[in-house]
Amino acid sequence: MREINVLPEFNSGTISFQDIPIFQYDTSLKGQLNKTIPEKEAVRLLEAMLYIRVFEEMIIRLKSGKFVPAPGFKFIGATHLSIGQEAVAAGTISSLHPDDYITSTHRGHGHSISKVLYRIYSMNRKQLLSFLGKEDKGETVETLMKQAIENLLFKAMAELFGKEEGYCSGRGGSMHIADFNSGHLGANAIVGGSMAIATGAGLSSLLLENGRAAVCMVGDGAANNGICIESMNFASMPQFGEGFPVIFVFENNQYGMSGQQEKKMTGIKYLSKRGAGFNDKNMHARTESGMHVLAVRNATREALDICRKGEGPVLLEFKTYRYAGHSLSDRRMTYRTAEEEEEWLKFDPIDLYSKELIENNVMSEKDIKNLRSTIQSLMEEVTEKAAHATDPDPKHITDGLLSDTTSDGIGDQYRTVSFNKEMNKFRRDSSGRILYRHAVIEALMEEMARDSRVVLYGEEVAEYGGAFQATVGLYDIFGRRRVFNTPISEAAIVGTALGAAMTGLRPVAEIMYIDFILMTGDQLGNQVAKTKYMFGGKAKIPLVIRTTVGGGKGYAGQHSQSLEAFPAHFPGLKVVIPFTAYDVKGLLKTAIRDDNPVIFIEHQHLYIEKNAVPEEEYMIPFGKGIIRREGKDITLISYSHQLKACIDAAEILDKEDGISVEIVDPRTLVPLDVDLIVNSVKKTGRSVVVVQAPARGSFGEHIINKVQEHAFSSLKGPVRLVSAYEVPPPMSAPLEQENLPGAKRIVQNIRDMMKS
Ligand SMILES: Cc1ncc(C[n+]2csc(CCOP(=O)(O)OP(=O)(O)O)c2C)c(N)n1
Ligand SMILES: [Mg+2]
Repeated sequence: MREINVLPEFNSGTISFQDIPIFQYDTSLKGQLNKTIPEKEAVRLLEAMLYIRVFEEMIIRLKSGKFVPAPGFKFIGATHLSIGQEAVAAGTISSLHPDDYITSTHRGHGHSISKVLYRIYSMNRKQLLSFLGKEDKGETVETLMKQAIENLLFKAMAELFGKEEGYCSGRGGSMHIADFNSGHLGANAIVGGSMAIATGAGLSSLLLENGRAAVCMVGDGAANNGICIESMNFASMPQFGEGFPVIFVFENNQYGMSGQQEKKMTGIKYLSKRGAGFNDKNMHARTESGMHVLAVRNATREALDICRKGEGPVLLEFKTYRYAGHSLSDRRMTYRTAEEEEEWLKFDPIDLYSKELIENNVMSEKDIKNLRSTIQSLMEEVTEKAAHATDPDPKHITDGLLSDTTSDGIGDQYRTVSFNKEMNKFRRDSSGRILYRHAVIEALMEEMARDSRVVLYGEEVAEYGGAFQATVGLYDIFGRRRVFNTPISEAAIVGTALGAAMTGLRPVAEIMYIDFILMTGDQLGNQVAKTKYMFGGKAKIPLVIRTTVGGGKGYAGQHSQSLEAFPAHFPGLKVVIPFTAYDVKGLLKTAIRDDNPVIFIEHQHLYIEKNAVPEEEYMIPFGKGIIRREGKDITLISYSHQLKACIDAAEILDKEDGISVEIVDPRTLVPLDVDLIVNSVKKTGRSVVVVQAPARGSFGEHIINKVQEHAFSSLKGPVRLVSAYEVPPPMSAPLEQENLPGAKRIVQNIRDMMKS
């Protein structure tokens, strides 16, 4: 079903870009007070900036030992101060609705404090009581609000101290604070790491039509990272309208760690220029002062209007300056001058804005002094309380890694109600068999019908039906908002799927070949895998990443690897690797209903294999392997397409040598059915593991470790690993066939083993 033709056009001309506005917003309060900004809000902007500054000044006092909140207290961990940049945090976040999302950075205290603070400011009495978890004792809203703010500062400080009461139960610390209840999807210590997460949150807002925007706070350094470019492009995809409701905020404090943006790291003076490459509206980009809180506020308010009208994304660059070093140990005078610092100090956002408040008779100098000293006393109180809070119990080190929930039992509330085309099961042959790839499609079809939050996306998955035809027909049934093609941006595919999964969708994302999963290294290993645990165990991440393994087709080094050990390495990911059509259907349905990230590895050679697949619904639980062949002399453990060679080998050994091989297929690598493996080895006393990958660092080595750990005393000899050579997969047929561990090599190894 084609909708838009791409026709040849070769008319000569030039491309011109629209102007990108710089520094155009009114930075003074005069014309705005009680017009666009009520007095109460005007005061709160100063309050917000002061909370951030005093919080960070406290960190300096703690680090230097000038404030000792508890006997023997030692301040540890990596901490980055945003003193000088407070107007960016307060100005952007004060403009948001409490339901809007933010993502933040390693320098994110200001963002974290502001997001919760402005949620508190929006609360009525009932909401404040519920936030504080207390009964109504007749206290005024003002008193409750003060208590809520105290609670916010305490939880933030407690997180810096690694305490159980902290925002992330001490699992994240300063660089990884999140508060999902307040729409804060997490600070990120990977520079640029949150760009795709925010884009995914924008995607879910767009598809769920809930009117929320996502604001992605990143630094100037992050603007040069690949994920930044991928995300801005992804968010600008016009296939659902103009693009996603995402505001990318480049908080340009002039430096990375020490690398200077202007004239050294990037060839452009204004990073807002980067908006010109992704859509014909320059992403509505603009550069404003990040030292003038009202300019930041006005720019954000306009950006939000653009997003809410469906005309996002927007790129905002705020020019600002960090007064402190990059981190607490930074000797900043090695890369910048006192003269430069002095010039920027003249634009201190708190001083500039205080002057506005005084000049417009909103606050007096004395009021501001009192406010600061009240906040300072409060900060000392919460810091002492945080230092005396609970240390996490090492017994609970693994708590919060995985969720034990699924979407089973959701009933009909999310059922898909309109279909573009009738949904039909695949016709079974006389033995009830269908192709493996049709079983994949059936699983997706059933789950997408059952739960409208399930969306399928990746490269070529829509009209074309996937590179291996394993999604054919789904686009016709469910339409573009449920099944869509993405740019060739693997990192963004995975990162957006994470953001979308955190905000209400249940994405199934496809990475065409597992070889390309290396493009997603950060998003998969640092973001998807860690988001639940690092942020205190609270996130639900109902996300499936489907990918494929090939090999044996002459596709060589970059399209033939078996990289299942890569995702299996990261705690927080489940890894599933089905062998039959029956398994692929039952396991994929389980994966889609799981509330954890699942890496689902299909095999290109298995797509055209047939197996019996019942028409009635069934599911296969994770962590339950299967005995593919009963035997008594040796246990062979393998999975996916490699099992075919194992079965062939077992038949040869049975016929020619009278050796009885038991074959165990774990079906899921994480969790691994260790019991099934170990019980089989205990029975046979011998074990061989077969993998398609090179041995070093393979998942086979992990299986062997488990066998030796639990069945050592039953072993009659060493466990062997039959694997590929330690080379990249070669192209030439004889070389590739030699590389793959076929039946012959398995037979030779087992014969050898049986001699000892
Ligand atoms: C991907 C990645 N590369 C490098 C680092 C080390 N690092 C931490 S912060 C930082 C500078 C980041 O600069 P910018 O994005 O401008 O943010 P700022 O620190 O100025 O707030 C660097 C290089 C990192 N954390 N992540
Ligand atoms: Mg910077």
